[in-house]
Amino acid sequence: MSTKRLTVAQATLEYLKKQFSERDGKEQAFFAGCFGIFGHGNLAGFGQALQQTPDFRYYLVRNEQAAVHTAVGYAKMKNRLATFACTSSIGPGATNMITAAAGATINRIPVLLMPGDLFARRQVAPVLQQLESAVSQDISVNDCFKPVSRYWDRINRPEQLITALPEVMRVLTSPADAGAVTLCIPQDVQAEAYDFPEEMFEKRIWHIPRPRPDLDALQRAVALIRSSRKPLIIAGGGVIYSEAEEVLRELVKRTGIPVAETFAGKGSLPYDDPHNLGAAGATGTEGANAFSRAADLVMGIGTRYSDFTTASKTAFQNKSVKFVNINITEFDAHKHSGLALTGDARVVLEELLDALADYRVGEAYRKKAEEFNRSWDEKVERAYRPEGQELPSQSEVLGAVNGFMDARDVVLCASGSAPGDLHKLWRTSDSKGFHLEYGYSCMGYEISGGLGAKMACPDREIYVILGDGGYLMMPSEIITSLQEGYKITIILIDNKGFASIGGLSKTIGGEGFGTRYAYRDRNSGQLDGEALPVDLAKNAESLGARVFRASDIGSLNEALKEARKEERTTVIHIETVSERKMAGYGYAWWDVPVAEVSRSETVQKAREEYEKHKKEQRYFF
Ligand SMILES: Cc1ncc(C[n+]2csc(CCOP(=O)(O)OP(=O)(O)O)c2C)c(N)n1
Ligand SMILES: [Mg+2]
Repeated sequence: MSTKRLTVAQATLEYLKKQFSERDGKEQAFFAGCFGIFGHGNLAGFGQALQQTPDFRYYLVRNEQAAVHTAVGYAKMKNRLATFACTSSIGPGATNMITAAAGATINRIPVLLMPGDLFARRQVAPVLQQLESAVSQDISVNDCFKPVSRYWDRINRPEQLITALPEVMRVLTSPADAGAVTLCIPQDVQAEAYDFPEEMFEKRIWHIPRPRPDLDALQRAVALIRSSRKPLIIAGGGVIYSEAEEVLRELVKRTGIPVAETFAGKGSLPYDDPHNLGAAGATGTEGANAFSRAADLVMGIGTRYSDFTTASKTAFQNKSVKFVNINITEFDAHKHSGLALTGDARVVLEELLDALADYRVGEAYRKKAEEFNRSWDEKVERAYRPEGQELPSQSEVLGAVNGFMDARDVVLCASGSAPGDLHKLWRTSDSKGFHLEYGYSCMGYEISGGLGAKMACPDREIYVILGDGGYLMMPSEIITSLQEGYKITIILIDNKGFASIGGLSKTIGGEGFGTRYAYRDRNSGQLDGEALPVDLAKNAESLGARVFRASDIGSLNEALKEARKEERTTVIHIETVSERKMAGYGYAWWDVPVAEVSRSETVQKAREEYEKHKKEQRYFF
């Protein structure tokens, strides 16, 4: 056996750079490189290895959590067919990645984490930043990655790499299992040399399968669909990851089945397709909610059925509603006691297209969906229309941005009140043009995820919609975007606090407690003093971004034009009112428990309202 003498870190990179993915005949390198921050836990290992492997490019980031978000933003745009590796030191550098790792796993997006780990040799313990345990010497902070990883391993001897790396790749490239994969490598082991078999470093192509459904299950599903009178499709992220948009469009055109979209699935159909009811669930449109309520058959395609999609299990009220779930992940396909069509969305829909060739919903039903599609767009128009108030509302800002952007440009968002508004209002014409991280809704994803999206699609303009709270959580990657020459445009919507949580607080009777940026008042003892003198535009400027301060919709439009010409990352700062122009629609509800007892009358009232909604919650058998 011919061998190659390499350190563990060098061997890992040599292996990773030879891994490719292939789907539908299109092949690409699975890793676009490595994000990271060095410390004593990875400097001599991965630091040294990256330095001598320039064809596996190293990108210095400012925060390890951001590194993982950036990888996720990239992988999401690439429909999970490529991603990044992330290297960190031990201790805090490693644990900084846990938050974003959870986000990756929840959203089923592949990313490889390589946190440094304690000396395998142990002699020097406790090393700086070591979590000591009195009950075991085999525990480090990296064990905290276990519940948020789809695969977790620790390499204590060099030869363990030979069997660990193929498992890493199997999980990362699995459409059903993808998520965060954590490979912990002790700091001494990273630098240790070993004679690795040459064969390990040959090019390997991971063919991404498109599994077909079980034929009996398909027959049963077809029978169920044929017997339904009010079918509804819930299109989730799986439609887009599987590139099933066209076959979905064809299926709904032929059958007339209307479609409601989740956050990850928005854009599955263009917004003006007459079958598109728009946003489903708690942040749903009037039409999607009305159709969900009455549906006798719900076809979930590539959806996890999050509480936002099901309006906390109140959306589907037809007593005999049944579910047919098309999902690559068996776990999701079985949700709501559904008939599981476990398989790839695109090929399952292709099968259904043939099997349902002579099936069509009633004309009145189809027409009703078409009317909702049209009437909703009129509501969007109204919400988008500037009213010339002293400060614009958020939906007016979104209207200006939506109107300005080209069809292939990308809007990207994750947290705050903007995701709900975007879900309801955004006119999406390109399925990759609506990028919401709303599985984990992690404040801080926005700028770093935006950078990842731009790295994946340099030919598209990326518009990051960001609140003041999200900005303060993680503005750091503006610097990384400048360093690498990837331009993103950040629309910084400043309402001086957490408008979303403030609004939510009002629904539970809490009157916005603890959600505004204000000095502590000496008399009240609460955070209701004068406004804090924070200038976020200045902050962005100091990081090197080009900054525009818009004061109304007119100057926002001017700034958008100027920003488009700019080559570096740009921040458009605009103040808005915190109140929503558009409230919940139809039966939209989200279960956020209200205190059962309280001295406050507003809380008592909110509890009454809460109990009414709760009665509508269902189990499905
Ligand atoms: C890391 C993280 N912490 C807390 C939350 C809970 N949370 C959701 S939205 C929000 C406030 C966001 O404020 P901002 O970005 O200003 O948006 P706005 O609500 O004002 O629209 C908070 C605290 C979260 N989603 N992520
Ligand atoms: Mg805010």
